[in-house]
Formats: sequence, structure tokens, C-alpha cells
Amino acid sequence: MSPLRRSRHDAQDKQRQLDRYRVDPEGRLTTDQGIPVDDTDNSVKVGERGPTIMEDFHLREKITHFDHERIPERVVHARGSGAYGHFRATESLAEYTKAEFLCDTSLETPVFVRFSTVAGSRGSADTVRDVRGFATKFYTRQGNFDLVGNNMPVFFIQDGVKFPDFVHAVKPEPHNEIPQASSAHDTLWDFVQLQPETIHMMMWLMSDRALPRSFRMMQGFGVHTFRLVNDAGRSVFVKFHWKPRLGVHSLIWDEVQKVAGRDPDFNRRDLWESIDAGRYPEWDLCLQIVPEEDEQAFDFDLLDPTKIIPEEMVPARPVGRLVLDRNPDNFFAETEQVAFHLGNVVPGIDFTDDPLLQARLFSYLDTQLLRLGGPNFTQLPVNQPVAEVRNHHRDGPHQTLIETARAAYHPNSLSGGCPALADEGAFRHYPERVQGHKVRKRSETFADHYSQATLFWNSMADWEKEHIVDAFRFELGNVTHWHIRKGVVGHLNHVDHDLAVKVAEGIGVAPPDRPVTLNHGRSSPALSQADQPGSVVGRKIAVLAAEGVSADDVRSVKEPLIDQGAFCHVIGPHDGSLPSTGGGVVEVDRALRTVSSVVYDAVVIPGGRTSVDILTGCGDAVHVVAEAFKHGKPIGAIGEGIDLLKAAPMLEGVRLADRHDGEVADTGVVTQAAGGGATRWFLHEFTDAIAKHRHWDRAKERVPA
Ligand code: HDE
Repeated sequence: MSPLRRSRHDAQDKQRQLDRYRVDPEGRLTTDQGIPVDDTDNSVKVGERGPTIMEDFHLREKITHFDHERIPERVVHARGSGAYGHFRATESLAEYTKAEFLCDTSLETPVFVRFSTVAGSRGSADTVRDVRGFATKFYTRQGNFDLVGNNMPVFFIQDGVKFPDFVHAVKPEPHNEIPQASSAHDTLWDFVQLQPETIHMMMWLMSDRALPRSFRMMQGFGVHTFRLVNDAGRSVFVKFHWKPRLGVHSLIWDEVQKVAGRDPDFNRRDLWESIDAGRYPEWDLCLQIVPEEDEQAFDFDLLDPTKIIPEEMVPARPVGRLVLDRNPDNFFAETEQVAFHLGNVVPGIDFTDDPLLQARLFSYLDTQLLRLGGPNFTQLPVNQPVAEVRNHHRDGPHQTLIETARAAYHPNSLSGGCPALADEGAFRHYPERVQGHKVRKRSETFADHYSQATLFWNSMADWEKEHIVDAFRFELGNVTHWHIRKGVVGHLNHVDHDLAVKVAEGIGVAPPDRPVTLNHGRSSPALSQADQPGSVVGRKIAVLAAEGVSADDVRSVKEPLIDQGAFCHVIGPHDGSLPSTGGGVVEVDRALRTVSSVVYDAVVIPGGRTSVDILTGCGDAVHVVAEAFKHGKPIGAIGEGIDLLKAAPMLEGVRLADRHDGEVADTGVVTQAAGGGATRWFLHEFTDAIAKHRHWDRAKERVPA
């Protein structure tokens, strides 16, 4: 079979597997035993007002099943959402690996990806300050490969034995289970000040990376150094990166707190709606490859998961493309029951001695046994490989296979010796040479906890630095023990003196009077979120309108934005339609009371005298504009719409179009004085402002929001 047909085959196989388990919602109601049921509203009683009888097997079965509907939530990464898609290599990596899905550019490998927050419970809000999980299951022809990564390239600890300590510290405090899904409390920062290996990761956690605008706009990282092994048995070290086609973009702190109330499902909804609308998110798989002989070539240890390899030292080379194009049918069956395991690797991909990675190899299978109730969870449709599975495992809870072979052991003669051992294509562990004494110790090469935290700080744009300082002030401002606040400031003084002073000044701690370590001055531009690629695809735009709005202005903005892939909602004072200038009507997509500026990426105000007068007199509408301005979002106004901007308390220093100056774009505020529909200039400037994501160079401090 040609490779292309084979690859279609794999995707179809996965689809067929999933289809086999789909339950047809049509047909008549039955019990689990298939017995028809004609009344599920009344239990069987002795007389109409009498006691219910135990004999009612439908009642008993229905209630019992309900009582057992929940499984334990993941101890970390409990809240998540997932999607199916596919991966295709864009160049052959046969020089480095024998993993077929990375070598054959004609293969389309089906995948399931689950994104998650880490600390919160299943019902917590999406937009909390946290790391995001980015776990990918590749259903390859050589078996399942799970790349279980995060949206930050480093981790809090260096050795897996510290993981329970770290998780206990960041989870809600044990006496009152407060705070939910937040790191702003004493136990986490106590752990941080006593465990300086956390500092680099804390810089990432305090940065905007912890507040992603969308899963579609998030990078992913394998974090650990892995190995690739080629056909000849030669190995190289590798770091895995996912780079989103839409660029890396974030929300800001004031916004995420409001979104958590307005739409706690913000990121989940965004992923779902984008895929539903055919705006499929895409990522490039990029690899940093390091020859084995360069293992010692860096001033950090490649095995230390609190370190990155700066991309300026080893470029991240794009080698493949991931597309997510299908939402699951059933959240529990698929997204909740998907079971990732770092130890699921295919021939050509292997582990290193990173002590965090090594502990993870144990943890994932162990946790699935508890969470999914036994060892047969690989038979669940979402977990089943497309590769054939044959072995001597037998029985266990929820066994669905009906094994027909008599011999469940190897070697055997009764089943003809089957299944036979693989002769080719078997996974063979890389024969790394290891020698040493058994010691409970950490390598000296793991001792530098500050240089890369400084590198991160130096690489930030001014506005990113401002957000980091604000985040430290907020988090430490919630810590009640002063020695903890002081301890953290002490560590920050090793990262950068200016940072330590600014944080200290905001939290009532005496600022350090001199630096302990001199800032090395190095930076890595790849770490900053400034100058990211951007686009209007999947962006949500609010069009503020009321009775008497200009239908031409609405249409001329909405249609081209939708054509370019944006979601565009007319927000009106109420649901229904609005009479417009010119006689027609404009349909309202969302009533103002059900939304807020924080769930949109940009706001535009069409003209129409009456409409603008109504909006100017409406506090909620004025607030939408002021808040969008405060959050750095693009704002557009046409004709009389400009008057609403003037009514919002924000115009200090912003230039607006007037009769002499018909079109002005200033710090993301795009205005066109003439009505009668948006001009090409307006559309170009406004879409460009949306693609830039946010506009930080505004005087917004005095704007209340
Ligand atoms: Fe995990 N981690 N982890 N982790 N992890 C889990 O597995 C664990 C670590 C990551 O969407 C658990 O099925 C240990 C690093 C993701 O289902 C558990 C250590 C990275 C997900 C577990 C780590 C991750 C998990 C909880 C330190 C980034 C969600 C439920 C030795 C590279 C997967 C589960 C999903 C989930 C253990 C550290 C990523 C308990 C012991 C580093 C994305 O097994």
C-alpha cells in the first residue's frame, strides 16, 4: 500500500474505533439489560401516595448508576479540554530518529490533545494564573507516543521526589481549602523561598505566559531533554517545542479576574468554538537538536529541567505541523478518560537521566490505575492505539476483550507460540553507558538557580517587566507571613536588583540596598511575547449598537472581519433587531447585559446619531469602551461613533479623527470621521491593530475599569 493511502488508513482506523463505541441517541428507552422502559418519571409505589418498593429495578439501576458517575479527578491538571486532529512531518528526520511519524512526510498521524490548568479543581475557572498542560497523544503505526508537556519550558523542581511537596504547597491550604486555583498564598511562597530552584519557573509563572488568551495562542514544551535514536542506533539529545501559528498572546491580570466570573469556561469555549467554526488551530513542531558529544558544552546541565537551551544557541527547527480539527463527542468518555503517560514512547524516541523525567515514568501509569479503576484503561476508545495490540495481559476490572487463545503465557506451544516476539521494529532501550555509586545527592551542575531567571527577566519588554512586578506584588501581597515575603525578595535580588527593589517597595518590605549578584546582561529575544505573529483569525470583535445604528457601518465592518476568520457580534441594549438608519434592521447577536468587554478582543462603534446618543447615556456601554481601552485592546469608531469615545474617560493623549483630519490610527484607536461605511483604510488599520493583539503605549493608568 502506498504511504499516503496507509496514512489515510490510520486516521480512518482511529475514526472507526471511535465510531464503534458511539451510542445512537435515537430509539426507545431501556434499562442497562435492554429491557424497555415506558415511564422514567414515577417510581413504583404501593398505591399512588404509598411507599416506593425495592422491587423497582429501573429506579434502583438509575440511582445506582448515578451514584457512581464520578471518578477521582486528576490530582494535578484536573481541569482541561481536548480535541482531535492530526500531525504530519514536514521534513524527514530519518537522520536522527527511526520514529516513522517523524520520517515519512506522507503520513498523517491522528492525535488527541488535552490542554489543562494545573492547580485548580475540575470546576475551577480557566483564566487563573497557572501553568497550562499541553499533552499530545500521537496514535502512530508503531504505537502511541505521548508528549506530555506544558506551556512553559522549565519546571519548579529538579528532582521528582520533590513533586508531592511542591503540589501540596501550591494546592489550597489544608485547613480551610483556600484559595482555589491560585498560587497567591503562604504555603506556595514558603516553599519557593526555601527552595530556590523554583525561582526560574516562578519568573515564568509571574509573567503573562501564565494568562494565555487562548490555547490556540500558547506555546508547548516537552520540558525535559529527550533522546532521538536513528536506525543505526546513534542518538542525539532533543527538546520538543510547539509553536502556535497565531503567535503567543496573553490576557492581563485585571482582565483574567473578571473573565473568571463572566465566563469561567473562557479558554475551553474558545477552543470549542474555533474548531466548530472551522478555524482550526495549528502549531509547528520544532526541535532543538544537540549532538551527543555536546552534552557538556553548555554552562548548565542538559538534564536539569529548570533550564532552557536558549534558541539563539540552538535554533528550534520546524519539522512538522499539528492541526486540531474535531471536537470530542462526549467530554467524560474522551477528555476526562484520556490517559497520558510520559513513558509511552515509540522506537526512535527515548529518555534521558533527567531526575524529574525519571520519576514521571513511574507516576503516570500509577495514577491511571486509580483514576480509571484498573489496568484495562488502554481499551477505552480514546486511549486505544491504532497499532495492533497483542499480549498475555488478562482479566482485570472492565475487561472488554474476549481473548480466545488458551495460552496466556510465553513461551507456549498450546497457542502455537503466539503472539510471537517482534523480530523487527521492536522498541530497544538506548544502551546508554551508566556507572556510579548509589547516592541520594544532587549534581553540582544543577546548582545555579539564578542565571536563567536573570536571562528571562533581561529578555522581557518594558510592559512585560511591569506585569511581572505587578504579579509578584499581588501574590506576595497576599502572603501573611513577613519572613516569607522577605525571603522571596532576597532571591529576587539574585535575579535582578531593580526587580527586587520594585517588588519590595510594593509589599512593604525594606528594599535590598545593593545587588548580591551582578546582572550578567545576557538576553534571549525568543523568550519575549513582544513582536509575535498575529492575525484576526478566531478573534472576537464586539460591535456596539443601539436603535438608529448605521446599517452600512455595521455591514461594512462585520462582513470583511468574518470573511477573514474573526467572530463578530453585534452587542445591543436587548436581544432581537434594531431599526437602523436607512430603514432596514440590524440583528443583535448578544444583549449587552450578557457580555462584557473582557470576553472580546476588540470593540468597534458604528455611526448613527440616535444609536450613539443611546450608548453614550448607557453606563454599561461607556464602560465597555473604557475597559477595552484600559486593557490595551483595539478600538474602532466610525462617524458619530467617535462621540462615544469622547464620552469614555480615556482620551488623554489619544488623537481622534475629526472633519480636518478624516482618518487617524493612534495607539490602536482607529477612527474615521465620515460615515456611510468603513473605508478600506479603516478596515486595514483596524485588522492590523487586532493582529497586533494589544497596544501598551497608552496613558491608561487613570482610566477606571
Ligand atoms: Fe505531570 N502528572 N507530573 N508534569 N502532567 C500528571 O497524571 C507528575 C510534570 C503534565 O491532560 C498526572 O494523568 C510527576 C512536568 C500534564 O491528562 C500525574 C511529576 C510536566 C498532565 C503527574 C510531574 C508535566 C500531567 C495527574 C514530577 C511538563 C496532564 C493526572 C516528577 C513537562 C495530562 C495524570 C492530561 C498530569 C505526575 C511533572 C505535565 C499525577 C510525579 C515536568 C500536561 O501522574
